[in-house]
Amino acid sequence: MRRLTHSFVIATSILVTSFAAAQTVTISNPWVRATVQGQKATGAFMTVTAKDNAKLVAASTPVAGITEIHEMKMDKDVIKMSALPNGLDLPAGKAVDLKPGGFHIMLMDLRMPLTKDIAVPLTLTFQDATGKKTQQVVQIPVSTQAPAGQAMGDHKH
Ligand SMILES: [Cu+2]
Repeated sequence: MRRLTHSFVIATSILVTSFAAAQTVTISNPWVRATVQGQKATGAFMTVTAKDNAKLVAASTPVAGITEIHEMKMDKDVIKMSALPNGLDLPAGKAVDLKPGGFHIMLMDLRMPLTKDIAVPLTLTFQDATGKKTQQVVQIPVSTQAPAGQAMGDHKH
């Protein structure tokens, strides 16, 4: 299982390179929170900066049956998580943080355990101001904590 997973990830990363040339959205510090045995859902986090106004409208990964763009917020002392029906706004030039406690990409119905130090391919679909959609594939490392450089709670720009 582990061996199969690795070769799958490597094959995907070779395919991905061809997308990079046209990208107008920069992804930095991506990570997926590692899961424990039996866990069926987790979150993916990153900082996304679009050159021109855009939206993140969809995400998908072969390791999850369902992938949604979520928002987490406090509602009368209760933490609520919900899918963003119209996607996540990415104003031109602004670094938008997807981080624990805020926006995140929710991976549900996981098809395998996500163990520390593997990477999962995530396809992000962006829509520009004219409605044109582009996709970008990112290899996201699985980790138990945010990488250095992504602040947890007080990220300022
Ligand atoms: Cu969520």
